[in-house]
Amino acid sequence: MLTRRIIPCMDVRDGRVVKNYQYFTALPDAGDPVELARRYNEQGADELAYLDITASVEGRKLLLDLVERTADELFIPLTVAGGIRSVEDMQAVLHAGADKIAINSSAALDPDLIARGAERFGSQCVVVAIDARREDGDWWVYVRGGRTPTGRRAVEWAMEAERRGAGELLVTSIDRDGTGEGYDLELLHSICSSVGIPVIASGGAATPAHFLEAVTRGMADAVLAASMFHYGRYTVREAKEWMRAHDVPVRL
Ligand code: 0VR
Repeated sequence: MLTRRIIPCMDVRDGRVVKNYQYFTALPDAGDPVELARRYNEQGADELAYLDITASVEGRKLLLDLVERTADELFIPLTVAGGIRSVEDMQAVLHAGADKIAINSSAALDPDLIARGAERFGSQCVVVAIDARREDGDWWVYVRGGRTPTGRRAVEWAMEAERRGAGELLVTSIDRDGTGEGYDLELLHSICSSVGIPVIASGGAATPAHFLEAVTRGMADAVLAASMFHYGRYTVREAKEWMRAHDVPVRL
């Protein structure tokens, strides 16, 4: 089994962390994503992800500044998402220092954007994020923060995203997101069985056992979490030590 990656995710607005990360409140500036990124890196995070939920142009500039500051200091891969709608948006984020961009709504609404990004920057820079909701025994792709149905089946869209040049998929279960109930393992298994590119599990993690089941029963290559680290129930290192004790290869 290849080494499995743990990826903490931070929601960012106007260059600041949106949620008050309880675990890190003791830090000099717990609202600064770079401060949290530094701590996650020290704990052994394999990668980091920023999800920018800023709407304004001003917020965009703050995000690019944040990416630059992060890239200057940390050398683990950084994925940036949120409002990336064009190759120009990708260029700005990658030029600021991100290693990968993730596209969600814009990919589902303009699938050719995947290929345009892959042709320009390489597939390894292009992550397609898929938000899926379980309905009538199948999973359906939603966009715009899980509010707008696309009528696409999640497994079919995952396969199409791969065909169009995605280098990696980030699969979020809308039903599990933020619940702490664990990942949607059947969704992960269905998608991981249907594509040949890496899949990052997202949505619902609360314990290292959830990470274990995601990479075993779910067949995921990596696990992303926000709330679990947000509430500080476990550090990344504790999660990795637990996974290693359960025979999952991790970088420690
Ligand atoms: P919890 O671990 O349950 O808090 O949820 C983590 C994760 O599912 C959410 O933060 C989700 O909105 C992350 N989404 C996206 C993304 C993360 C990185 C890149 C893109 C996206 O487009 O949804």
